[in-house]
Amino acid sequence: MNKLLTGLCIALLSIQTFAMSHGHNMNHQHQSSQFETMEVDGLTLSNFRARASIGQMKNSGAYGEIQSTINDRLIKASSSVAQVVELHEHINDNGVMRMREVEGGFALNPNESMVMKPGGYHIMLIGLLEPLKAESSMDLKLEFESGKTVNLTIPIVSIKKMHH
Ligand SMILES: [Cu+2]
Repeated sequence: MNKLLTGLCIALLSIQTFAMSHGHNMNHQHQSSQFETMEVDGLTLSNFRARASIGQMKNSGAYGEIQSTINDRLIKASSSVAQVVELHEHINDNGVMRMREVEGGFALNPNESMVMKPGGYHIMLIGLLEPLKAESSMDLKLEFESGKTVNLTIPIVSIKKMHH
């Protein structure tokens, strides 16, 4: 009996060691696939990423920051990975957090960067055509009221790494 327990402990220990080294590798890879801040056409785009989808869930979100040198609006987002892409916000509806589409999109002004993050403004990916896998990337097209259009490739990250 004791022998069996010892054997089990060693087996568990080696699984843990494997998980740790695997985790390290993934972190390393994640760093190299981070979104590089981009300046184009008077727009600075930074920290863009999408959340890896969970199981068979058909929805996910994309986030990032946009600084504009002029007053403008982000009016449309689209991607080949989802059937529908909407610009959403979270609202507190009598104590219940809900999200809804923002009519007219997100306002940009030169004085502050517009931040899209989990629990706030976000780009909603609806009807995913295939699962979004962590450590890969997806395309994202942004269209602005001023007529500017930006095509991005953004990293997909696991939900555990979303909040930094
Ligand atoms: Cu949403």
